Amino acid sequence: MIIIGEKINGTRKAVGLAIRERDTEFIKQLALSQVQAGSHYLDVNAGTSPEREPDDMVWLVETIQETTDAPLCLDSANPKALKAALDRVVKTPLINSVSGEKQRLEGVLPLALEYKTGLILLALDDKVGIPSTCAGRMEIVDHLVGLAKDGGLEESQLYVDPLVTAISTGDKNALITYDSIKAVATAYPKAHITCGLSNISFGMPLRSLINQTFLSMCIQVGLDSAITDPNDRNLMGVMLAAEMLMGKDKYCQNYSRAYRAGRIGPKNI
Ligand code: THG
Repeated sequence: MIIIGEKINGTRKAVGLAIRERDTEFIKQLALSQVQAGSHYLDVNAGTSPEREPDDMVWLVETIQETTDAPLCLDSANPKALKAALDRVVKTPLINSVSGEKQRLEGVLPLALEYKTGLILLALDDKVGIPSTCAGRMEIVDHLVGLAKDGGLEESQLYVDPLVTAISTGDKNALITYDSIKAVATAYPKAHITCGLSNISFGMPLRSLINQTFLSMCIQVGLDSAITDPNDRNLMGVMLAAEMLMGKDKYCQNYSRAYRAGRIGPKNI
């Protein structure tokens, strides 16, 4: 499972404040704790206005890279901010994200092709927004995968995000995600499939319980990456157990190692 740590996101109050105040230590601590908890990539979302975003992204990228060499997932729709960040990253990043929206196709896709980055593809466009059916989402995904491959990216550099919408706004919303994950896994076996897990539980009590259950169900149908909080020990436990039970953990090594390292299970005080 490729874990993209989500916590460096300026739309979160404390992070927004740290960005405004250039609180280096706060951001470094967030980066370090997510890497120690098992993140493979760190999502970087400045969440600020378009005028400030390039400077804020550069500051975030440089601050994070002073403390870890984990690759970054540049979470922005702003080509100027992305370009500034791309010129400073040490490791090949992911770009989060391109969609069927004209602005992103014209502004973001060319950057991914030029810098040969990994690329997250969102199943939405200007015409319909997020389609309510799996077929509608796949139509957009097919189009985006075609453009990315024609532009020179390998299928294995693509991370398809079928988009998770809250279960509180539609009682079949999780089912659409499962169908989409299955369809992507069948059509593009070398591509990765990721999603923002916690979207599922917006507006509901006991969110972590819902997120954990949803994660195990998504893993069963082929999810191999998640944008999530790696410091949620319970969620990480479910992730490792579900992967092991899907035959994706040789000799149960990952699960056992995480247990021995104290990363899952009850915390020893
Ligand atoms: N797909 C892709 N990228 C994404 C998303 C997605 N990037 C942004 C988002 N969704 C995933 N990232 C986060 C980051 C932080 C939080 C949730 C998702 C978070 N939320 C707190 C909560 O929900 O309770 C509230 C914020 C706070 O702490 O103030 O922390 O779907 N490709």
